[in-house]
Amino acid sequence: MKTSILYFLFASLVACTGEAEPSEEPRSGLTDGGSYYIYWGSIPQTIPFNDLFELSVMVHDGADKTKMLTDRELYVDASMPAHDHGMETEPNVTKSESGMYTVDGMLFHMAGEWELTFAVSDGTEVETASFAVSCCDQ
Ligand SMILES: [Cu+2]
Repeated sequence: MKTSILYFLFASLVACTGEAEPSEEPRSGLTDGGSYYIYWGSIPQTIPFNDLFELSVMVHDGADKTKMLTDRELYVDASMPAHDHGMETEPNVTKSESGMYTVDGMLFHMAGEWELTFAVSDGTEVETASFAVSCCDQ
């Protein structure tokens, strides 16, 4: 499993350098305060409908994207803004020794527009980044 996560992240970083397909929704971006740059990917890469999936997340310095930050707390949630509801599952974040975060317990039980939100805390300040995710291409 660890190997596949690493492979996935590598592939997704390669995609971020300009080989992403135009139709793909962005899977990286700055937090609202600009302190962090989030890279995330799903396992499997295409989010399944009404089935559990995982996320792999890296938190990088917002000013220097080459620098990965490994001592922050990460929280993940997802909702459907148009319907005013969240997931029915509880996401669980764990951190690997390498400093990457793995999130399990993700499940989109309804097709449509979801908003995936990452919150990063340094113990004092919390910044968030949200990503639109269409559920789910088959
Ligand atoms: Cu809904």
